[in-house]
Amino acid sequence: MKNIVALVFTIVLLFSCSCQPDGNAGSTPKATTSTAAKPAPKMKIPKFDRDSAYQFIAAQAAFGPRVPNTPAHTACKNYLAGKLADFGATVIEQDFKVKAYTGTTLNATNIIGQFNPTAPKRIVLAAHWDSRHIADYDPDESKRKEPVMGVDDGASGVGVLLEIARQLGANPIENLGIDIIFFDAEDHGEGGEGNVESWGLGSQHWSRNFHVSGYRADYGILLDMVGSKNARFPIEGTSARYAPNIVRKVWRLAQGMGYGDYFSAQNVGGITDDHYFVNTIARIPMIDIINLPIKSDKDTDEIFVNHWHTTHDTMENIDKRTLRAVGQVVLAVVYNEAMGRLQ
Ligand code: AHN
Ligand code: ZN
Repeated sequence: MKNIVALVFTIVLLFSCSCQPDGNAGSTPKATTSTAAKPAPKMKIPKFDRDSAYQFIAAQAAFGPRVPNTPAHTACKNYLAGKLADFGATVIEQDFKVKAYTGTTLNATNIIGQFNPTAPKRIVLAAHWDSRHIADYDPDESKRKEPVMGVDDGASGVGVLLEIARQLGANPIENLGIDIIFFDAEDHGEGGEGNVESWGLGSQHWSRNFHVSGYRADYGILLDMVGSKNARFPIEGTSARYAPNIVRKVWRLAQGMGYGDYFSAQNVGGITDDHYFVNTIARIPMIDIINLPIKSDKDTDEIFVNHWHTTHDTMENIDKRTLRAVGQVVLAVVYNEAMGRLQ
């Protein structure tokens, strides 16, 4: 019954905006009374192009592992900043130096692409763009000191957001600002029982040093590992704790759009990801859309996908249907929000 209500709700949402051409050509002008509020702008929700997102992921993978202090990392940074600029964003590269748990000082950069930079109502869309320095969960012990390709873990979220940036450039929104943030140095943390603060160094830096002073956003959506076949995005504990209303509206919309197999209503334990720092330091409510599959392999208590932090996190795991599910849901959130159609 709840599903039917959600489905009807979303069908109304989707069709009420996609059938209305801009300018209302051919329709009778509607009478408006002088007391009526300014009507919300009418916009079509663009179609998320999964092939385009896939290409953006392949382009990142082609640089090799994007580990801070390597040429591949610098080359990928320039690629990402260039793409955001091509799509019409105002781009800020927030450079910073930070000491990793290993003792190495990382030269890192958060990449921010602003759409409608002056709009007071804003949403953050984020993913991390660095890849992990070590494959410490590789099944082959001899490979555990190699860096990871970080295709699902990193590049997938960035690829989906680049496609969303492309759509924002081609289909401008009104009354809403979007900040796409590619956090650096998320994945240079200490494994095992290591310190939580050794992870998410870019999001910690940004949360203490916004790219514009006095910055505020209504809420944020983090994408992490959004590319795998049969991905499952349950309600993750840190999101549920700090941003329950955002979880509710995103999952309700996703389930109504027919993506309930991906956007599972299951609640799972909280994890430390970039959203933890944005929630606790910046105090901007941020959810994490992250693949936490049901593990059939009971020998491990690891909650992440099997290729997580291994040398097998490569393009082979990417399924375009998963990219589209996530991308279309996030686009629907953004455009419905801009039209004032989400509570
Ligand atoms: C920890 O393992 C502490 N956090 C997981 C966050 C993460 C790493 N996401 C992708 N890579
Ligand atoms: Zn990782």
